[in-house]
Amino acid sequence: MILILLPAFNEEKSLPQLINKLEVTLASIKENYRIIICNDGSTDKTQEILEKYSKTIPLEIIQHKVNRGLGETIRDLFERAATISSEDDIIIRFDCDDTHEPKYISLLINKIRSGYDVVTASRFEKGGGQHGVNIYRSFISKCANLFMSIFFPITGIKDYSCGYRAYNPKIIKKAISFYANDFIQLKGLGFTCTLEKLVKLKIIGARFGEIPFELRYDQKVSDSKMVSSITTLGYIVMTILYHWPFGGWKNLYKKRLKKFDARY
Ligand SMILES: Nc1nc2c(ncn2[C@@H]2O[C@H](COP(=O)(O)OP(=O)(O)O)[C@@H](O)[C@H]2O)c(=O)[nH]1
Ligand SMILES: [Mg+2]
Repeated sequence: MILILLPAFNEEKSLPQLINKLEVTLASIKENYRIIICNDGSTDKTQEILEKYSKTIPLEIIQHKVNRGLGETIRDLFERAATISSEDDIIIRFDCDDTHEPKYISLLINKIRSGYDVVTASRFEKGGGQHGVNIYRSFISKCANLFMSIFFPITGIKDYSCGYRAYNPKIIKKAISFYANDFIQLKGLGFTCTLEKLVKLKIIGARFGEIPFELRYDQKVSDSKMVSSITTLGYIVMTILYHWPFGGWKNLYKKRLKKFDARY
């Protein structure tokens, strides 16, 4: 089964077209699928739209009564996916703002089936790119990716901040049983959770790959919910937590992992 995870916060304008495209893509792949969307306290028509679709397609809604932010939303989506998935399923997560085209799903599936634990849809692989991103945002994103590749180098990854990725459920189940509530620890810090997930999966030995992908920011109709100041603060906090010489993640989890792997 293919499990599609979507975080949604006030996405009434982009959801209908995104779900229509997703249905067409998934029908062509000919595998069972389930879409799980977390409506994170939207104040627009997101919930009504989702309820309508859930009557005709396999779509499950997790509803937060109030807006809890991307970190808690992603935690809930991944914990749900870990609970209902079996080992030969594939988990795919992307944005609901119609900038992540579903057409990459089959490439992601093939790459996971060839033995990778995590595969990113990457703007920085040959053949990838981005449309409609302004110079300021493009510069910030390049700087953020350079920062991440220096402080958290991961073999196989060039695009650290794109949330469009596929995962082998085995690695997600392992991460949740190893980290428990700390798999996504930096919950109030904007989009930091997208990087945190990569780093936490690297610590437990995940194998990473990428496929080329074109970001369609030119199709974005909703406003961006990325608050760059909070996310930047999050990256700094995470760098300190990871590299802190007295019990930082890098050393702490290495020791814990040895004991865990002996039992796992
Ligand atoms: N659940 C939840 N999702 C959010 C929140 N903020 C953004 N999102 C979702 O996360 C994804 C990324 O946000 P988006 O505005 O696309 O950021 P950008 O593409 O980086 O400008 C979209 O699917 C949003 O609906 C939030 O506070 N809660
Ligand atoms: Mg987006």
